[in-house]
Amino acid sequence: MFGEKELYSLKMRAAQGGPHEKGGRHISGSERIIEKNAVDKEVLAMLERAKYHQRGAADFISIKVELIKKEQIRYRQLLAFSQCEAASVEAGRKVALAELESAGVTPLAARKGLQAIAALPDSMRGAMLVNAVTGSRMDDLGNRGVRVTNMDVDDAEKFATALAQHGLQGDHVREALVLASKVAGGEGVVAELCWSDDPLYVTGYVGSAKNGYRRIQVLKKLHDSVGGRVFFIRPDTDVPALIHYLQEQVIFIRTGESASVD
Ligand code: PML
Repeated sequence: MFGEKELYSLKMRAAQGGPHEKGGRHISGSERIIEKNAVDKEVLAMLERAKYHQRGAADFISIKVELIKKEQIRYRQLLAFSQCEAASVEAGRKVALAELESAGVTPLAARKGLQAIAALPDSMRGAMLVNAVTGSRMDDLGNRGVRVTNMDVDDAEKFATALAQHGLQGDHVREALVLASKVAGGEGVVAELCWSDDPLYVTGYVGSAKNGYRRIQVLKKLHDSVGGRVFFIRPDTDVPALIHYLQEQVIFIRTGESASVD
């Protein structure tokens, strides 16, 4: 658990062909909230990760380090984790549609959301907000999308142990579970669909407060470097408030069994 020690937010983003805001191609991104004495080591780890990514060599890397004020922090519960069976892209996408429907997304919106990721010319840095009933886009952030930041787990050791118990390791699943838990706790969010843009990583998930984190082994072809995220939201969602929560609100994900949402 975090005590009274100072906490810092670390955010890394890397691109090729210049900064993202000047049209650079997104290569990778990562973030942590950690104690002061771990900052130097984590900055170096992020730099290494940005330099050598499967999506290509970055020529722009930004690493931002900011002090977090205790009063900024809110909590959400870690989503329950489970696996879905799927041996091919077709099977995985069928499972994803069924999972989205089970979480409360209409069949039309589920199909349109899945198609919106599949049809991307290249990966977006952020996510698309999509109406969970009609499937139409609800944010106006274009190719940038909504970038979910300012989150980490409240107890990194306990989280690592829990992941290891499920046989899970690596940055992809660790970061995805934290992000999905923050997203599912957003006002108006019905479900999330995601698969990775790392060409060697074909796994994705459907996340929701209702059904938890439903991991789907295969959602795209190997060597495909296009992936992304769609957040399906209720039609009456206060979109600016949700975007503020996703991008700005500092959230710690509680890893304990009986933890509650603030
Ligand atoms: C990403 O690379 O940003 C998405 C990762 C999805 C991870 C899915 C999993 O392994 O559970």
